[in-house]
Amino acid sequence: MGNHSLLESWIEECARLCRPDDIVWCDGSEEERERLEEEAFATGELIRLNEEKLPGCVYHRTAVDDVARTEHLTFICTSRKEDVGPTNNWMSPKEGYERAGAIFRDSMKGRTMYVVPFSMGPIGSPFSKFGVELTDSIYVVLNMRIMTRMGKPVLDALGDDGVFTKCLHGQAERDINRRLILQFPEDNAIWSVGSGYGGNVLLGKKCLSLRIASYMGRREGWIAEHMLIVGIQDPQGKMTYIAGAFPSACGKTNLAMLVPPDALRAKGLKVVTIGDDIAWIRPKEDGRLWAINPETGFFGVAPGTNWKTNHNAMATIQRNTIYTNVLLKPDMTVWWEDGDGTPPAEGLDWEGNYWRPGMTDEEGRIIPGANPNSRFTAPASQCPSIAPNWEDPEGVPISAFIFGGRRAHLAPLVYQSFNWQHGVFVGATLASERTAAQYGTIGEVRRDPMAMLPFCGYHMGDYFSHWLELGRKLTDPPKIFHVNWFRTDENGQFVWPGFGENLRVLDWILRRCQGGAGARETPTGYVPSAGAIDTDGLSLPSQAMEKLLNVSAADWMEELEAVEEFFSLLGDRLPEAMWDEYHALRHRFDR
Ligand code: OXD
Ligand code: MN
Repeated sequence: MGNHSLLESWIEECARLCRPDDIVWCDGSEEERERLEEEAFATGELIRLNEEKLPGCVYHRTAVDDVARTEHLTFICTSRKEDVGPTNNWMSPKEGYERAGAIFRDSMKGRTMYVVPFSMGPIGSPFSKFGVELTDSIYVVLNMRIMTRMGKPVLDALGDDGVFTKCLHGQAERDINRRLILQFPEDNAIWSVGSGYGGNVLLGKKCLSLRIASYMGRREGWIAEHMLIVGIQDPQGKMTYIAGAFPSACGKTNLAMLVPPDALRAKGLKVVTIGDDIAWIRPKEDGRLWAINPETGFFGVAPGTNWKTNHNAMATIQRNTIYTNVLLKPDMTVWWEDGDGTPPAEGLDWEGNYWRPGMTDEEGRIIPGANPNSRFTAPASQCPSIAPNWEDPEGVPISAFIFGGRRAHLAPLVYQSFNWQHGVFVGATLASERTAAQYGTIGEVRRDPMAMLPFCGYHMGDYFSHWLELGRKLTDPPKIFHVNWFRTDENGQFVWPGFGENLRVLDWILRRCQGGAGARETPTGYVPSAGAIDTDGLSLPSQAMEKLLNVSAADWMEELEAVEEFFSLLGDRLPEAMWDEYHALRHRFDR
């Protein structure tokens, strides 16, 4: 279909390996969507949902052992092991191509290989990068339609010699023992085989937009971050943009689509969404950082999403949405735990089995209707809070970065770093406590620097150096903050109400950026002074604010031990400046 000889020869090479019966080039048209959906309905790959209640929506189940990103099967394949560092899995490119090649070999016999040209970022934007995904999954094509700009316009823009990331995906047997997710940053290539789960197979997302892009960004002088982007309009009508990194299970999508509490809305505060997961960020001539959301859709976690927790997400997913691994109701609508309304009397669970509320397995555990990591894929354009300029090819200027973790005791509700270098330290030491929804021991602290632990395509020490270097180029760098919505009291109850009320914290951040909010200095950074957070219309128990903003030396001493352990792991690639910040923090507590 194209005139791009490198593209053509790469497709031929992949076809020789995988031996599909057909090769179909995707143009991104509506007619193509309808045709692919019909095919997938016929084979059972997709189920059509209730056209009246959920127009344009479809349902899909993945294999039972293929419901989340498989980090232990994800590798960065570079010629030198030391370039990926101790926080990534490494394989040599030779071994990667051989091992994955053996699984890909002949795996598309009897199937069609779809060619999906896509752009991360608006076509023509200085931020954007092209990719082409070859896949034997209609589910993947339909998801890529929502999550990226794809089809003919991208092929046209690629012309006959445009640069693109070579993305090969094959479902093979969808066997966890024959599954590999490989990034080859030196070849600008991704190979994913043996999975059908979104994070492993929508190769424009985590694989390209974070792992490969972070590697590209280091060479080209920009950063690819696991960050949401929101705009906050103050009562004077001025819009300020904030980008935020949070490890999973910290409410990133909710924050990206925040609905202001009545009291703040009445004062004229407004929130708009630019993106909920990934930000590509570049310095510009004005000495500031500018960012785009390279995606065009949301691939969000369903359980916990309801009209109260995330009104805008609920409004977004009422049409043209792909639901994966949720509960299917008899009226062909969907449900999930902590969703809306009472649980349905019966349905088919995410594994396709008959389900009633309260059913238990042999060990007496409640069987959930939806998988805890069940998902919706929905177009960003349908989100009521989407910013009018969310597709601006020039991006938006970032005034503040926020790093957030789930910490029951340690971190105050919010604090501001003293400067850029200290801010990089705050991001580099980001950590979160595990919840029941995650694998591992509940409460265990997982260090997740800048929420990039599973996504940084090169050595984490070099990544911190890159951040430091970037900061030196800026005359007007974003201010850097840390937030923690999850402090608990002596009874284990959350002290801060969270959700829409988090805007009160963003509002303080906004006013700090404009130089107008009160703060007091603590060893960890600036925290809001008494009364500086607007609590109008919020009834907090007495002393709650003091509890939320308290900085305990004993807790921080314990934290510093863990930070030291993590920093030591990074060896001599950890920039000296991070140790300087470590010692300075220790010293501030000793004073
Ligand atoms: C995601 C993730 O799915 O971070 O966005 O795992
Ligand atoms: Mn994410």
